[in-house]
Amino acid sequence: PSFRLLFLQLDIPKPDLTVKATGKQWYWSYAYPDNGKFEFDSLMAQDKQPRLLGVDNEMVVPVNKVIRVQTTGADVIHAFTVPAFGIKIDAIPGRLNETWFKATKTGMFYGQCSELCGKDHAFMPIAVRVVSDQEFASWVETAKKKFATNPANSYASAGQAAQ
Ligand SMILES: [Cu+2]
Repeated sequence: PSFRLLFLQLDIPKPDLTVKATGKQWYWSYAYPDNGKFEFDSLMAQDKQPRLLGVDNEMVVPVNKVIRVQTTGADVIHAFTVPAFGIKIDAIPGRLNETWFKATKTGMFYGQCSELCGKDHAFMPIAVRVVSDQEFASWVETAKKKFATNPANSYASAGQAAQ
């Protein structure tokens, strides 16, 4: 029975949306190639709940859609995991891995880096906000402007803000 499950899990259905998650020491960057190719960093936020899981910029996706997640690493190996979606896949420098999920309700879903990657391994959470189609469309419009024109969208400045 496990072979059948693995087959279904690894066979990626036609995606409605692709998000590329790049693991870095020690945060994630999310790129939206289908929505104007903006990209932003997602850093752990000290002032947000839940502790160790809240971030400044969440990965936002629409509900009831097949989301393809492509993962890679920029420096060392990390791993992208969201237990609520049943996904866990390595983020390896020089390699583009793929997995997928389809969230059936809106809300916040959290995960953590799952490959020991250095000093702040425990502090590079994954926060996914699942929203309606309408909310997603308006978020994309805001994100396009915010992350395309804002020079603060870099590790140097974002890192200072997070401290
Ligand atoms: Cu990591």
